[in-house]
Amino acid sequence: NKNYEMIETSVKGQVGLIELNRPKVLNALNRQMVSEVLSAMEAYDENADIKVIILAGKGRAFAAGADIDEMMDADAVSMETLNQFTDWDRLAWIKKPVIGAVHGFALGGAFELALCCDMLFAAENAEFGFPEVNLGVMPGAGGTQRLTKLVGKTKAMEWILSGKRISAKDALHHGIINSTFAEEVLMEETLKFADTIANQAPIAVRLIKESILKAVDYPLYEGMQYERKNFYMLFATEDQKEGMRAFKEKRKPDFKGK
Ligand code: CO8
Repeated sequence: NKNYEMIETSVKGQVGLIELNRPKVLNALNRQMVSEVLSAMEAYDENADIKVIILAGKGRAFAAGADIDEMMDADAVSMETLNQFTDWDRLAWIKKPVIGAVHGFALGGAFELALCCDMLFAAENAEFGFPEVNLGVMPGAGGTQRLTKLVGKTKAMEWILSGKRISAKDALHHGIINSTFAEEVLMEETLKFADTIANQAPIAVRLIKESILKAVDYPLYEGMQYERKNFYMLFATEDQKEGMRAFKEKRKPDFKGK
């Protein structure tokens, strides 16, 4: 879509790529950029030819956080009425897997955006962190909640209170990211992984993502009930019949997303 000003989109086979594109300010996230990211994700989500979404940054960083120029003169009432986080809330409704490919900085709001991804692949030079405390504020797009649920209270307190950066190695150690790669091959490797998912049965992929996300918020029993309904539902798909028939016939399944 040529109407985007803050992002670039491109299709690689069955994968829809979104790249943050304000490299001069290290892709600082302004409201327009976040809104464009969501529009692009929703368009990919509705496009049956796209199976997986990758989010990355152009230039030398994923992104250095929310646009400080846009925030500095904000006041609480204007922020409440502007209600910018409705765009962020739309992220939760994206049904296809979203993989973040992070190189360089992923700070503040950009770390929050990364934490909204279903999986994160990072370059060895990636640096994550919540520097908000240095600016007299705090994370506002889920940082205190998502990081704490992911790594527990101990490290979340340390990192968010100090604003200290987290190296790719530490992020990997604490389960924040899935893998690290040399920067030169990050996109290639991320696309390779995305392709693996893109060739799975799409409805199964969709319901797996949905069920795993429920595990984060639901108590175990409720989560299990949710999982069970999704499991049953897959037996209404042609792909379930095809997948199991292909196994018996010792051939590769030909999934149709139905
Ligand atoms: N906002 C606006 N401009 C930025 C930002 C930013 N977050 N980050 C970098 N820039 C600009 C710089 O001002 C600079 O512009 P110029 O060339 O005109 O001076 C250009 O990008 C390049 O940056 P540097 O020269 O500073 O590059 P360095 O390599 O020396 O340093 C750093 C890189 C360490 C990343 C440094 O730029 C930095 O500290 N940036 C700010 C990081 C930060 O504090 N981020 C958190 C912002 S607060 C936040 O994210 C709150 C989230 C709340 C909700 C989310 C809503 C969207």
